[in-house]
Amino acid sequence: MIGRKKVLIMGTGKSGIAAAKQILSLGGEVLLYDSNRKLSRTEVLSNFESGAVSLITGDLYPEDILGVDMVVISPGIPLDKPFVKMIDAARIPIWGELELAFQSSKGKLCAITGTNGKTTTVSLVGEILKSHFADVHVAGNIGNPFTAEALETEDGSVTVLEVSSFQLETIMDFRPDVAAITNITPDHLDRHKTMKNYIKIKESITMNQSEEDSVILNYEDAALRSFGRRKSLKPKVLWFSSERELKEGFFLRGQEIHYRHEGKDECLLSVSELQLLGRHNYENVMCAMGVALRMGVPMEKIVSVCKEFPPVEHRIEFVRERSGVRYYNDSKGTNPDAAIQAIRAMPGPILLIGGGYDKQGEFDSWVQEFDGRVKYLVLIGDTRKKIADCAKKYGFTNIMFAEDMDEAVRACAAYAEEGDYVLLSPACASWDMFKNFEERGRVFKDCVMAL
Ligand code: UMA
Repeated sequence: MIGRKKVLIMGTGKSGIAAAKQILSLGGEVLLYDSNRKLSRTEVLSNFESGAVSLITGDLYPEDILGVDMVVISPGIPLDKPFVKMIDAARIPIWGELELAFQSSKGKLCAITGTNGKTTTVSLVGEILKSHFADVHVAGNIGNPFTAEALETEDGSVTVLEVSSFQLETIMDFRPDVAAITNITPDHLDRHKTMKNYIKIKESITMNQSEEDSVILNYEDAALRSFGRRKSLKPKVLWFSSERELKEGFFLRGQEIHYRHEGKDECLLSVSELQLLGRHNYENVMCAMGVALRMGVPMEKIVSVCKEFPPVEHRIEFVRERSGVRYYNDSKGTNPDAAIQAIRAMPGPILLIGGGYDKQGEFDSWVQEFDGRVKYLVLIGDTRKKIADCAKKYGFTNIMFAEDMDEAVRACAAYAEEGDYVLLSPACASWDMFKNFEERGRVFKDCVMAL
């Protein structure tokens, strides 16, 4: 279908380059376009054999699109850009990169969207699928464009995709066998304008699904609950909930994840057996379990992979247990909101290491979470005094200053008692003392291992 067509690819990031390679391998002609006039032409063209593609940067003119049969657009390009409108007005079909990949992919497909938790859920589903199927592909918004994988898929392949709202805006026939929406909270409203529109786009992941397909939904998300109950929704709905017991689906009962199906209730695991911490992660696990189950993986395999699955590095990452004290690295907690999640995820008293580069933010909301949870605060970096003053304002005075990470870790180890949690979750960027949050996390882990 693509053979001999002239295809204009918009955007020369990961998606554009992968899409161009797919078009070339299908025998099409490629014209690349990127509105960034400062782009290095040499760098873009180095992805291809000499003369294999043409490239336009900066403005796009009507004469540039003469003879173009179709356009493939990268997800990061808003559809209301004047050059996109010009293509539309010329009645040239515009395909999203995801749609292009879908059209040439084979095998079974599951696709996960949602505002938060997509990456953890997709990675976990990928690992579960690998425990059961021989040929598994993990692609999409997670950082590996679907077009880079699609031509490698066979009838027996199984693919799990992370799908963003940007990608869903340009689907036409895209139809996953199993879809999932983790949750929907405000995000990307600069592009999608209204929450109503954003929700509609997320829901469109199911728009081509039929009665044989499934969708996994979060019962505790108000928008998703009413969506899942809609009569017009075709796929079979499988719910998960971290707040209540469901008649059918996955849910949390105390510290246990259960699956209830046709009246039979099965306790799958205790959350203490997971390496992932926090209610938001239990939701991700239940969502992943639902997707994997509907993709045909037996429950024993699903449970066993979930227990072994490690968190993403630097995000509430377990480091070690020493003298009954558990150490966690949340160096990626670079702002108060992320750091609050980490505090909430700790099941016991916390000795918290915080502070770092000063982004001129406020720490009130973070400090207010300390009450009854954080028993000792060790501060490092430029924001030490500012955080200490803020904490004192709320009556929290168990504070110590440390000169470096080693001193901070040693202080926590000295004060911690059995059953405590030592948590690095600084609520600040790292640039005052480290190259980046990764380096800060690694230094923390080294100090903990050296205890
Ligand atoms: N560009 C234009 N004109 C514009 C906007 C962009 O020419 O108006 C050009 C840029 O100059 C650049 C190129 O488009 O050269 C970038 O394309 P892109 O923004 O689509 O980025 P890619 O590198 O192709 O990466 C995309 C996703 N990026 C976005 O959706 C913004 C990546 O998700 C994804 O991993 C990758 O495809 C592979 O599928 C990133 C992301 O931030 C991680 N996603 C958002 C999120 O998760 O919240 C949606």
